[in-house]
Amino acid sequence: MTQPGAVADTVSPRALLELALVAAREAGDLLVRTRPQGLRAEATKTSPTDVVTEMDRASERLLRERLLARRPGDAILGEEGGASSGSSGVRWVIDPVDGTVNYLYGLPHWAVSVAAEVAGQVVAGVVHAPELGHTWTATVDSPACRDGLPVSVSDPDGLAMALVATGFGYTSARRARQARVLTGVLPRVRDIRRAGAASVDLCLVASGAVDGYYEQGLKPWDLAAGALIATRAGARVGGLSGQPPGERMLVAAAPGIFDELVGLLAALDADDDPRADPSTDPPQGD
Ligand code: LIP
Repeated sequence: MTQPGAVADTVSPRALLELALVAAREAGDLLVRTRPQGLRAEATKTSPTDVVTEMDRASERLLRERLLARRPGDAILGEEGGASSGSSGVRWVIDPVDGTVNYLYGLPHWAVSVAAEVAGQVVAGVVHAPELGHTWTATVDSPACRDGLPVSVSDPDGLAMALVATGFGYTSARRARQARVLTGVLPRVRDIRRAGAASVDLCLVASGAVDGYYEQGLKPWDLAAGALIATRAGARVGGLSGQPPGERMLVAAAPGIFDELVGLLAALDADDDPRADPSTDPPQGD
């Protein structure tokens, strides 16, 4: 975390974005170019299916090295390496591989997500998805872009005509609850997409490729960059009951359907999820 009282230096969001882009692209290149044959999970986290690979760790090491080489006083919060403190008032929030299961299986829907916070506010974000061939960017004072060209959200004709993305957690207890919520959502929308990387799903909202997205259980590194990009593209982003987006719930949608989607999710108690305890999961495997 950033040391209390640290005053952010006068770095511009644009300068932070440029550094985030260089680091994210280099990490993406490492992930594509040096992926070993027969890549396997090296460790698990909240459940046997919540995996970490050597490449997640290698990507985060590279991101940390590149960011701190240029800005040694910054704090960093990373999915694999946790929190390191800083004195500059700038904190990087990084997901070295968002969509790890997709990366492990060789599916293209994954990204390197890098966000820069100044005094606790995300001011620059990059979601670099090399195998999708796209990089989304935004700063707090510039338009959201995909590959350097401005993007904006869709304008669906109501929730019933909306294509909505979502995702699911890694523990059986949480997945059972999320499945029940899904049975309430599916009949009320055009269709559902579950592609497996929150940061990319948020960027698909920004690009109008889906009309909305919701998910419970996201961590700061899953959503930091993508939420800024979606917001700068014209999406409304929040939780339920006026809450900010976070682990309890994130909803990102075109303005025309945001309230309707939030209302439906609230009626389904979609953010009411007892902290799922992996120890209650049935034994994995046979
Ligand atoms: C993933 C999220 C995705 C969610 C997956 C997983 P990870 O993050 O980006 O939205 O549905 O279950 O949590 O674990 O690949 O970094």
